[in-house]
Amino acid sequence: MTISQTSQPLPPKYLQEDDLSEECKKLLSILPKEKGWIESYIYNYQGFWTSPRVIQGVIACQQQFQAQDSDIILVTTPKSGTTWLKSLLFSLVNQMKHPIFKQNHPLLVQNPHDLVPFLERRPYVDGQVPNFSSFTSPRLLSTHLPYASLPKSVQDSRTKLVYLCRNPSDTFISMWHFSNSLRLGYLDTNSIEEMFDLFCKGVSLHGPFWNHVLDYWKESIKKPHKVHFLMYEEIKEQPKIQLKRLAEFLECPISIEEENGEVVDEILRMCSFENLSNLEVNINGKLSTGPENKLFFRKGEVGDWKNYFTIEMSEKLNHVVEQKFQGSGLKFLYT
Ligand code: PAP
Repeated sequence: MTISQTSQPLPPKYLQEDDLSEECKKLLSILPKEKGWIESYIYNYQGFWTSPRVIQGVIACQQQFQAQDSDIILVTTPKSGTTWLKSLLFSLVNQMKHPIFKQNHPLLVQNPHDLVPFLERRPYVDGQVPNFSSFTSPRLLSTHLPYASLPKSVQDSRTKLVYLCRNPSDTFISMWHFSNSLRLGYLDTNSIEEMFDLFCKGVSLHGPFWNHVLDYWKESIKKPHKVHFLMYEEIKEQPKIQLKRLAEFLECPISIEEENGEVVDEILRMCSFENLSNLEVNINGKLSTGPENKLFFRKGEVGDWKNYFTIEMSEKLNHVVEQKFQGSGLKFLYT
């Protein structure tokens, strides 16, 4: 790893590669690799690009995770609003256990990532044995894995999948900022030009972006009762309608009707960017996996890409997106 300044403190765990298992190191030595977004290198495993430490978690969860029919798994392309949807799902699913109007709601004191763990990161990363005993049914979990790499029991069971993506331009900008923030002080930051070219080539976290989105899009058409497909921009545009649809899909049709929409309004307020980003835990706290909570709250807007893209960049990505999504019926919203 090329640490930019030798006098820096030890890098956080997510940047360390020395303590990976021998089996994982052996595997990495034969996998295709490219310049990394977060670590020095990103590797292609089972057709998608990801970090070395995550590969170890992917292998473990594919081998060990046993899905239950009642499970709910949030699947996202990285930087598509995972943190937001985790908070919305947590509020919806736990209405009985944690009523939204109660003062001690877990979302007020814990980051959504600590409440809804990524399968391939926390329970299974670093050879840990997962402890799901604290999870009441339905278990709420998350993943960035492409459809083909989900643990087999997830595909075979009646587990419900909520899928979230975001327009590729904002996804890219958010990913570039986030990964540079994780490198800051330990590795040189990556230029926007270099990472943009990699993104367009499909080399992005859990990318190619288009493969990830298209696979879940197709599954959501084939199996609408299993996969609920959402876009960040749609939730921004019609939060109440989208939340209601989500509740229907999950078969937990809240007290929406009962309380004249007060519950919906309060869930949306509690999970808003303004509210979550200003909580003490999200200003000064850290995730159990290392990163600072505040890195998950940057701007939370649609269309920030316009502040960064040149005309050439915009044309290039539009062209790639047009080609990749041609005939799929899928359209992204950019503003
Ligand atoms: P992850 O996939 O690594 O977990 P994720 O939560 O998807 O990250 O990405 C964070 C993005 O969601 C950030 O977008 P930005 O960089 O364009 O600003 C972040 O600001 C945005 N975000 C986080 N919380 C919310 C929220 N409550 N409402 C809307 N957007 C949010």
